[in-house]
Amino acid sequence: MKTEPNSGSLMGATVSGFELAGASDADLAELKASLYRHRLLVLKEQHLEPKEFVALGRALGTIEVYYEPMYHHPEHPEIFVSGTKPGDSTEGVPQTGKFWHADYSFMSNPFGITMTYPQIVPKTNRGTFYIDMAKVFAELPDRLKDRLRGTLVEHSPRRYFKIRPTDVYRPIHEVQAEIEQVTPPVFHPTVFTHPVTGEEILYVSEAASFGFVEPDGTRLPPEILQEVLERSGQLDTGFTDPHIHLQSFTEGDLLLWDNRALVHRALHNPRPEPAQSYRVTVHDDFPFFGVAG
Ligand code: 7UC
Ligand code: FE
Repeated sequence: MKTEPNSGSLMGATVSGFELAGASDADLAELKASLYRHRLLVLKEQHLEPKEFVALGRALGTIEVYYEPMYHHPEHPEIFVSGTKPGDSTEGVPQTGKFWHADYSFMSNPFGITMTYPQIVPKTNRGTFYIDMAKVFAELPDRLKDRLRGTLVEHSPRRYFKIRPTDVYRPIHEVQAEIEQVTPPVFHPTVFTHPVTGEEILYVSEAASFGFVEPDGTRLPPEILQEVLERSGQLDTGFTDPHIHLQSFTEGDLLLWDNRALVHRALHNPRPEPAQSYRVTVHDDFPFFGVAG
């Protein structure tokens, strides 16, 4: 197994020669160490059946099955399927994650590792954007750092929740009430210490964050969230902000990343070219939130 940092790029490393079938505990430990160090890994030449992809997830920790069944692979609910369009031969929910987010940040116990394994790779517009929120926090002016440490951030999926086939003809307020009931707003530490790297992570995304709250319940002005998002690069609609890394992929690539430190955004082809990707998400051996900053 060989791990090479992506030269000339903001983050990530390429791993060649990793084979789940022959992997020892030491290989898996090495893979995890590289994952936390480089944040984003591209495993080359992976040829895994769905059940082997699930086995890779189990080898890394405890799999979290997505809470909405419409995303599930028909035989393997552990796999979340993102695809082109309903009604196409390609299965899966279209246009998933087309907004800056960290996976499951709207849940009380998010998972540390996300893996995606493209199955049908489109010819153009392939890839995923990433921003390192440890770096973003480190670069904030001290006055903002001090303002944010010790506060909580409200997260909810309500802004980008996708209408399910079973929602057709339902009154929208009923669907909205259901979202609030199934996934009530959660309040996470705005800044927490990464349990492995020890860095302070700014846990904020354009998709899921709804503002900051002092421990006594006082809301911070909305302009502060706006400023933080702007500084992070998440509001740059042209994707040229220097914090943004575009990771492209090809057949056989399997991406895995640190879902604590990175926010990501899918790059989808607006044209109906077939595309499909499998995802498995994993709780690692550490509590998601280290110590709140
Ligand atoms: O349809 C989607 O884009 C699903 C997304 C909002 N959730 C991914 C997650 O794990 O948070
Ligand atoms: Fe995602």
